[in-house]
Amino acid sequence: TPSASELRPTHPLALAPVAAPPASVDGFVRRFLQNLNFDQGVALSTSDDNDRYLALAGTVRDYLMARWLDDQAQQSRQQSKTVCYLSAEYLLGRQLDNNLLAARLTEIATEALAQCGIDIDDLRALEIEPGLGNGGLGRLAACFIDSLATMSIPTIGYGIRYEYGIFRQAFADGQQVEQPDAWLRLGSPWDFPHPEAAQTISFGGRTETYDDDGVERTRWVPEWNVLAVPYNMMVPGYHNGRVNTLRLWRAVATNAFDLHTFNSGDYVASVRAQTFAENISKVLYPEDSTPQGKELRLQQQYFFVAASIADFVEHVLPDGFDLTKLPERVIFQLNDTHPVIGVPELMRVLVDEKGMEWDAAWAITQKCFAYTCHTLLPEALEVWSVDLLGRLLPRHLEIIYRINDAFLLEVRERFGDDEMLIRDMSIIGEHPFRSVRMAYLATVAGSKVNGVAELHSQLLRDNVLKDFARMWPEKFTNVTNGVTPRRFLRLANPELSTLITETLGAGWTVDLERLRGLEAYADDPEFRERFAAVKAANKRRLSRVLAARDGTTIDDGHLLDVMIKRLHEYKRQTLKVLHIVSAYDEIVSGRVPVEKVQPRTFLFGAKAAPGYAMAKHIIHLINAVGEVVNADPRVEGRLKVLYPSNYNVTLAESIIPAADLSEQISLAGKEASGTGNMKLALNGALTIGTDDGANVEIRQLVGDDNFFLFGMSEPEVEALWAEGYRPADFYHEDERLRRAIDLIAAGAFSGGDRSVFEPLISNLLYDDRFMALADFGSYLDAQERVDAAYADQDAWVRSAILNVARSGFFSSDRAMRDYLDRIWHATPVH
Ligand code: F58
Repeated sequence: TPSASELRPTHPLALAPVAAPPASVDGFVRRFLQNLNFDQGVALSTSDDNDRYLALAGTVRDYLMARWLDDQAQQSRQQSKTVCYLSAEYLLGRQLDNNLLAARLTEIATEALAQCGIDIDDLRALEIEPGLGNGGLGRLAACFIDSLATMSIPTIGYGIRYEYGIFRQAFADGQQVEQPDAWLRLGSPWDFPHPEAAQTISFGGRTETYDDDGVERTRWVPEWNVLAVPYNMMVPGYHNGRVNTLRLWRAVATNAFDLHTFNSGDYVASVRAQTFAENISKVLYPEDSTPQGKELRLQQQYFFVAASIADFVEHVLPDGFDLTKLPERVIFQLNDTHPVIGVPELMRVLVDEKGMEWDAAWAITQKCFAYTCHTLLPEALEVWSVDLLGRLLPRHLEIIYRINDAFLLEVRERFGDDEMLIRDMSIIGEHPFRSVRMAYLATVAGSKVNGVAELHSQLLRDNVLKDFARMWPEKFTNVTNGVTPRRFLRLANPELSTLITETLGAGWTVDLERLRGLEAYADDPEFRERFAAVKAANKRRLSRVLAARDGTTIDDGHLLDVMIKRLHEYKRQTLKVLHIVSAYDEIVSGRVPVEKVQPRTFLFGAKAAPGYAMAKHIIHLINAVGEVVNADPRVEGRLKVLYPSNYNVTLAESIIPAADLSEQISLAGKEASGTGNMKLALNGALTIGTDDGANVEIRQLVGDDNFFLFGMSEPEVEALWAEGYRPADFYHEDERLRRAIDLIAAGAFSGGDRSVFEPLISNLLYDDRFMALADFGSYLDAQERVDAAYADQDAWVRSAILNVARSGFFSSDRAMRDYLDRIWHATPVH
């Protein structure tokens, strides 16, 4: 075997640092053509758009490569702390524009391609966004890694490289159908596989004790394993030369090809094992309504977390690193409970593999994790049955039991032998089946626990985790979410960005509080006019996008009323539909003269979980109402309902800059934060919203005059529940509500068929868990205030400007500073 020194390269070029191509149009053209010829294997004259897109992506990558390699090398040399963000989801959106912007290449690339006879817009349109997330939680992770790179914080985002991301949504007869999202089918120019850095991840089997030089120890004897192969993606900071890494794991079978079985002719059996293993990273959150689905999901969680911890310990830390110093070098941030199995995994590594004492290992583990909770709905708090967990990860279950024993002792010491309390706080729940409560495990293990908006963090302390907050008040903190201004203002809204830069200078992109400077222009007629022109242009741009994909348009002069978010009962898309039906009914029944109606386009974007029946009824209803309203000449030019299918990050980037009104109408106390609300306010939409999640902070910042508040407050919601909520009472008492519901129930939107929306109607009348009927009256009043406000365009534009000016707080850069100060205590490395 050659020695290391023999392997060391001697050619001078091999020793020189990697250099970026010259940052000039010529340099770009040369590298682009090189990539087209040598990587895609085509000549410019014979290349198609996909070849060109791949070569363009490759060229952008080449510019970022030198910094990326440097920053990776630095990661193990440096003494400072790395933020390891553990998230099962990253809803990234398209990469090309973001990376061009970060590397200051947008103009150069546009000109270079033009010189090759290519319109860069044609290539932009080809990119399939990596939809490796469901919604807010996944998108938040993507915003956070963008900000961390921009702030030069050493970070590794760890996650899963799903072969299929969030499903593609189509509508058939107004109903959602799901199609697989084969996002990798045209190649994946933004990631690099590293099979040499693969980790073996084990499952199943049993544990055994053994004698280790007189000390009794435990080890895990697993039954099967898979390979976790990392795929690295670049996460470039904005204009700062930093390139962090997003490392996504793909599952590959270890003994994929069983030659013996294959030779014996059983080809099917030989690939079965492979299929089984590779299913782990096959799809984003497969259905978890079946036991098989649940198991797969736990496999996914352990798979990516175990691979990430091993990767950090073995590959990122320098050889021989003293693991007692681990908390000085890393913080593992748990993005919700999905990665919480990392807690017993780190304990297993430290105790079983590294031979550390339990107490020492626990002290380290507690300092290395922090936990972010993203929900308030009890049914969304993840639990794993002890049966399943014990079967899949027997050693981890033992470790969890031991953590729980020690923890419950601490509870007893602190609060006495209160058996009720012990039962309530135990990491192991007994009903309806014996299970591990992952949020509790995260809370016990984490150095900090945070909610994602002030109200949410308060409710965590007061309700969901109240006993824990009593025990460890100092553990609990808040970090209000944020969104990246690069993607959601600079890139999505180029015209507003130009206006802001011309008015305030360029610094706002990394210092969003500077938008405050716009307040001074809110009363400036010339600025207002330009601002209004930008909004109008954005609406026309959206209209062109919708025309091209669905053949629908947005009429001039319409107020664009936008509700874009996952479909969920607590978010109350139904309340929005009831408003539309009511407005429609008012006109067609002649109670409101049509010419008095402020023209509005209602735009929805929402996917429903494939197994969520009620959410699918709601989608059907929105489409059914849209079809009737849009075809009725009596409301033509006044009311229009648009529901483009397959709402995703790319579509959001066209909708948000065009919106006038942002619908944030969840039942108070149910939406943890919301982030779409921030993006819309930042782009000059006024919010109509309840006092929920981050709406509370948006309203405080933009001011009551520039926000349409309605609905019960969280304490009022609690009070109404306590007194016994009867939705039918509201139906009987409110004539407008009764008419709207009766219209749907009578089949006005289902060709006279009363059965179609019956489940939805009876759910509203007799259950209505999210109290849409109770808030209906107040919502309609608020919508009347919206119409009146919109009629005074000058005042409306003023309010819109103030929304932009006062939304700087909602930058994810600020959120990252808060995490750094309150939780991570990591510092930039320049
Ligand atoms: C969302 N959660 C919250 N979960 O609902 C939203 O209020 C908040 O702004 C956002 O997180 C970021 O903090 C969320 O998106 C999920 O997508 C779950 C993923 C796992 C399956 C169930 C949904």
